[in-house]
Amino acid sequence: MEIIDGKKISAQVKQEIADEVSRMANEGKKIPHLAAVLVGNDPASETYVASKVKACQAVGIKSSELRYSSDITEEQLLEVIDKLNADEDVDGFIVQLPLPKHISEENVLNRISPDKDVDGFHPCNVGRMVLGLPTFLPATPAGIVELLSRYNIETEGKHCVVVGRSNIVGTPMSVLMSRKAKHANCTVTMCHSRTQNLKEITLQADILIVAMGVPRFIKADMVKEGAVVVDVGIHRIPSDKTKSGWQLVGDVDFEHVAPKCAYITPVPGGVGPMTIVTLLKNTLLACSRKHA
Ligand code: BQF
Repeated sequence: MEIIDGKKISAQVKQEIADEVSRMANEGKKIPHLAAVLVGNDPASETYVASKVKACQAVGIKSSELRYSSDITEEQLLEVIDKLNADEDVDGFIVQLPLPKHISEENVLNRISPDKDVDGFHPCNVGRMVLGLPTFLPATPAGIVELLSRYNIETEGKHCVVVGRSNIVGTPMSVLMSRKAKHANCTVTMCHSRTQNLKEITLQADILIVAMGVPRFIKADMVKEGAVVVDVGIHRIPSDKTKSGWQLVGDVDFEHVAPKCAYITPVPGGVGPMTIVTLLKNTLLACSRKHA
């Protein structure tokens, strides 16, 4: 069993991005600029935005954080987006999800200019991804493909089972793994909350990608010997094993599943850091595209 070290790989990719940014600067090109919009003060969202800003700083990408109170109206938020769309200096921006209940995520995502949509959530970019056209790939699925490829994990012809069908992870993940591309070419099965005999299907997975949002749901008896397991879940649960009184766990019961795997991603330090790295890559792409 080998642990897939997302932290290590993300550090390598960040170094490559930093080299590219400094090359751009030396050639007198514009420094890429990412803006992040944060609405409200959900602690997890605060952490995610802080990690993104910190990662930008580490690679020399300019960043701005725009914070608004959770009582901002949808109309006001749409105005913020219009301003960012029009801001010549901003190459790409994200609106941190989830948004407060009174704001339609759909309306917000539709308003982001597809050219600045570095999360790849605009319907235009989702469509381009499905068609295999160049676009901003969604951060978590693209980060997972990058991770598998950097570990030289064979995917061609393998049975990849994706558990979860969210717009952000499950759905794009199944699309990317089934593409006719070097680090894809899988036979993909997508499972979700209405799937019957889930265990029968997960047991067939050569590559099992879990994004269902239930802490430690995938148990050892649901995983084939020698499988590659990718855990997208991230949950903060109470623990008596840590000083802080809580710990992070994924959707996979790591302790019992890991011994059966050829490869497995840990939580934290697996998929999460790669999500951030894709965002940086997309920002670089947004900038070089605009100034090509
Ligand atoms: C790590 C996210 C659920 C809902 C909205 C590194 C991140 C997480 C973990 C991170 C996530 C999850 C992000 C680790 C961004 C991934 O070391 O394991 C980084 O910052 N993520 C998000 O922006 O919105 C979410 C999960």
